[in-house]
Amino acid sequence: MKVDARTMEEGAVPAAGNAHLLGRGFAGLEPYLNKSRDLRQALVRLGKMGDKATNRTARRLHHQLKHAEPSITMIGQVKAGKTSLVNAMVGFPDLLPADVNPWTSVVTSLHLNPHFTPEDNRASFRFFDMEEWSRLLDRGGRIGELASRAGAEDELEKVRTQVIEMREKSRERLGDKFELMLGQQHDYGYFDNELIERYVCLGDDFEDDFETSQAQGRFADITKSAEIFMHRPEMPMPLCIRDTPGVNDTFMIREQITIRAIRESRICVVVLAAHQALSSVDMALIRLIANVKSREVIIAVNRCDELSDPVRQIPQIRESIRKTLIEHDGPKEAQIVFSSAYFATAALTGNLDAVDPETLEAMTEWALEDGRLTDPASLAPEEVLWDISGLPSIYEALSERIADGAGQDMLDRVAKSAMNLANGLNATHQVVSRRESDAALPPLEKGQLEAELARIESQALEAMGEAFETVMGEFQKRLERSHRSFLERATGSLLKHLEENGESEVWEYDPSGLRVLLRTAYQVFGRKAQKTTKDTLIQTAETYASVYFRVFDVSDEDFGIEAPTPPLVPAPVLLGQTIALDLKGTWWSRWWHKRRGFRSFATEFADMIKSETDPIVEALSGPHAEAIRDASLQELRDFMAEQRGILTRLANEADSAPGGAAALLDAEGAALKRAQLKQTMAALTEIAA
Ligand SMILES: Nc1nc2c(ncn2[C@@H]2O[C@H](COP(=O)(O)OP(=O)(O)OP(=O)(O)O)[C@@H](O)[C@H]2O)c(=O)[nH]1
Ligand SMILES: [Mg+2]
Repeated sequence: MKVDARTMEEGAVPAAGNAHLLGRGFAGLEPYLNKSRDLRQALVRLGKMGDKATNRTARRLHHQLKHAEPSITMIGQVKAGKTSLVNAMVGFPDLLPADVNPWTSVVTSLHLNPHFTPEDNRASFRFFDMEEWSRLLDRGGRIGELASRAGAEDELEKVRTQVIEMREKSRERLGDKFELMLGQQHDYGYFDNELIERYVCLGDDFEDDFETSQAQGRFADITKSAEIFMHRPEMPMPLCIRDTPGVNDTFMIREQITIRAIRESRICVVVLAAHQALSSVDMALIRLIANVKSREVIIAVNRCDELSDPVRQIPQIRESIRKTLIEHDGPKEAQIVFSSAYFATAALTGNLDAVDPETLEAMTEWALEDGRLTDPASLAPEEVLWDISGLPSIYEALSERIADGAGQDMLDRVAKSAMNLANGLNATHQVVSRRESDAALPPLEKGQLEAELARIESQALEAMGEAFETVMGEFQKRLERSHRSFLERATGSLLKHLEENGESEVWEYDPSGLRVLLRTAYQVFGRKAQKTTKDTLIQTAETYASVYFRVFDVSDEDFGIEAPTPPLVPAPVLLGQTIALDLKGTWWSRWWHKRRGFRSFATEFADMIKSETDPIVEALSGPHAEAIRDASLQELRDFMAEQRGILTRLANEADSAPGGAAALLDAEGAALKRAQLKQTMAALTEIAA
């Protein structure tokens, strides 16, 4: 729904005065940016060498590369300073409301783009749909399910009451339109604080004065996600930064939100508050990142300005986090960065007096020792503060990961498509020159080509489909086997405990064994899925190459078609979901003390754990596996569409010579063009690592 459209005007949030600081920390992106520039230049050259259709494809690839937008999801404990960090990272200190109501569950994605103009700034907000809303509220989310499983009726009742109260408030706030609005999207051609607050900020606690809540949180109750598109000339390339609500709250629905948000980005920044990092280990958080590769996790320990003695405490915090990650099977090698969103904000706004001199001194001492601050005398005061704040360090860590992760993948992908475009042109040259020099050749049969393409396409799709059916079948069997043996082992251990210790002593069982089994099964599946995809793609590329030889008589020895890279298999973040066995303490002892008799313990335990873990196993073998298969099939389809386009054009041109194609081959120009093409192809080979 188009609600409003206006460009930035009065009332719009100005970026902070010192937004130029944002440019610091991106040196690690240089190699990527250079290759990207070379590749784009090669595409421009290719576009000029070819016909209209080739030119269009080259432009499309150029655009894809220019606007490639790696994304980063920020997750973490409530109040660790995620939102404050995000605001500083994008150069708008008050853009997203910090200190929002703990009930808020909006994921906000900020799209930063140096190629946008300020007029391109816009925002859109999506609401939960009816089903999501009911699931969120009817059963009180996951916590409601867990409460009812534990037989904790009174607790469940408490949650329900809160939920009903919240729902009623939302209805009151939103009026009659309430149900109509679910599932909708609101788009705006601008953004400012007021607008964002209306959708993102639930306002004060819902028990507060109704009038003020209405003014602030008009739609926030039902907002699911916010997308903000922002002109950001300081960025060397487009980036998307996602802010998520904190994870340890009453409603475990947020856990599901976080899981989804992690899946949507390749890189995940875990924000911890410095003063909590030593004392409390958030197991739910560790479980969530345990399934992501170390290389794709960055841990930001924020609020370092609140430490009394950073020089001494920061190394301790680093040690302690490292130890926790090792002990609890987390991403052991994840880089740890220390930050202060508070310092960063002061630097951005130029409000240097906001920083307490003693704190500044302590932090400066640490920053010099750490090496993030060098030669402060040569820097402006806001630059010193900015470097100490750790924001450039966060961008450095991100730059490295983008350069060799998502960035390199993108280069590979585009370079391969460009290479095939060049291969097509190369073939055109050969075919056209042959037809001119050898008029005796029979004309190419277009009908024959069409049949050949259709045959290749249906065979390839069938081959990939069948291969996936086999691998997915194996995956499902393995998951079921692992699941069953875990249930048997756990129940066996329960019975043994009862025999040895009786019912009064509470027994606990660690579910990490199940996670390891399921993760291994997933990894094996992921590897097989990739291999299957790769094999089919290579096989198909070879078949296409043979079409060039057979149908067009392409004779170049070096001629070949590049198979695209199989899509990435996403991390199984879902495995981090909290299940009943993770809830030790009162939840568990309540469950325990409600049972009587061995038989009841054993069957009810098995039932409960099964109903807790069934959805995970089903999600892995169902939607997760299907998404991987579908991505592979899509890759194959895109590849085939690309080849169909090139080959059909080639046939048309060869047919219509000496028309369009010949123009490109006028005697003296031909040799030069071929030389240029060879050169471009060599450059492309270098870019695809
Ligand atoms: N001293 C200090 N305070 C900070 C820093 N970062 C954030 N805060 C404060 O901590 C509080 C919480 O900050 P937020 O940015 O809302 O934290 P969050 O992680 O987004 O919180 P939730 O979204 O509710 O989970 C606010 O009062 C911030 O002003 C920091 O680096 N130093
Ligand atoms: Mg926040």
